[in-house]
Amino acid sequence: MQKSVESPTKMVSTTEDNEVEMEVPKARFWDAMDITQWEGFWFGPGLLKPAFTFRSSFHARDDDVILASTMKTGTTWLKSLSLCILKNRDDPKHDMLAMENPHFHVPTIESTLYSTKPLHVDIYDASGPRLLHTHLPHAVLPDSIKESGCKVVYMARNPKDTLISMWHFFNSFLRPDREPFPLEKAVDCFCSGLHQYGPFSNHVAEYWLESRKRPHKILFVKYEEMKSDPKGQVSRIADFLGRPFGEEEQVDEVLWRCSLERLRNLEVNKNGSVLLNVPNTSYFRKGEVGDWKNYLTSEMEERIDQTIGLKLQAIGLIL
Ligand code: PAP
Repeated sequence: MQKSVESPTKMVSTTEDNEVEMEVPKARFWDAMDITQWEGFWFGPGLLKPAFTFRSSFHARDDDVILASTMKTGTTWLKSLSLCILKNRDDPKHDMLAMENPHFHVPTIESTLYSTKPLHVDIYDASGPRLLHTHLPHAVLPDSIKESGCKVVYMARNPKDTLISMWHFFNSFLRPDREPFPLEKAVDCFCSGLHQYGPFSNHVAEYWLESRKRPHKILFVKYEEMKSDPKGQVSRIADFLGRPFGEEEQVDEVLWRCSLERLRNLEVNKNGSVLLNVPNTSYFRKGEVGDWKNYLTSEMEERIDQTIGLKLQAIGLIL
């Protein structure tokens, strides 16, 4: 792994009142994209500066809701559900998900540089509550998120399914005219943490441990539990966000509106891109638990279990 890490590059980091020049390690991801390391995590091009600004300039309100996740763990689903729970419940005829892709309604803070249309929300305007998302690790979240009463919902997923989802996603988006990146090498990168927002295990572990310490502050949701007990889990999210469902029909309605089948078939998701070069269709694939079994050899499975799996088990987290 170390062979692919290149010499450091210079970056300017902004703090509340000045700019600091710093050196950040860089590497090549899957022979296709430069990534840089900050605070122990890897970031794709253009993400660091917005991340610095977010950390130094975001002032959380007690009624903000921040969704968080590493990549390909069910972000699109969590964004859709949270939107329906918080903003689009009382008037189901006004169907926000049919109008725009979930990533438009709930922008990912550090990716807005790549937005193809003007944002409908000013991330830095604290005059009203905000529903936002970030892929950033817990350690670099702005202090005001940690110290205010705002709530955080984190979505986690089995590492092997996350990797397979990521493999499909990056192959289609970074290497459309090339052979898929060899899966063996993708497993190497994943196990050594060399991928966007990696290491996966550290990302998940930080939020997991924090959610154990402060369960009123961070809700930890597992993709697999969402699949096996959708009603229970969506009600859990709604309760946590202070918007419990009154009737079971409401839960059914939200789950139906956010289902993969429905979202995939909406015109807004069959066309266009909310983020530059990322087609809206690419967010909706199979959405299955255990799809990794169709791709990984037993050696690959073993490697992921022995590195990431054991590390998470050691802190009491089974994914
Ligand atoms: P992101 O990190 O680029 O935002 P994210 O939404 O976290 O992607 O992950 C995409 C995965 O969630 C895909 O999984 P798969 O590759 O294993 O199929 C996608 O199919 C799945 N997904 C998207 N929307 C839904 C949904 N409404 N319900 C269940 N799974 C979904």
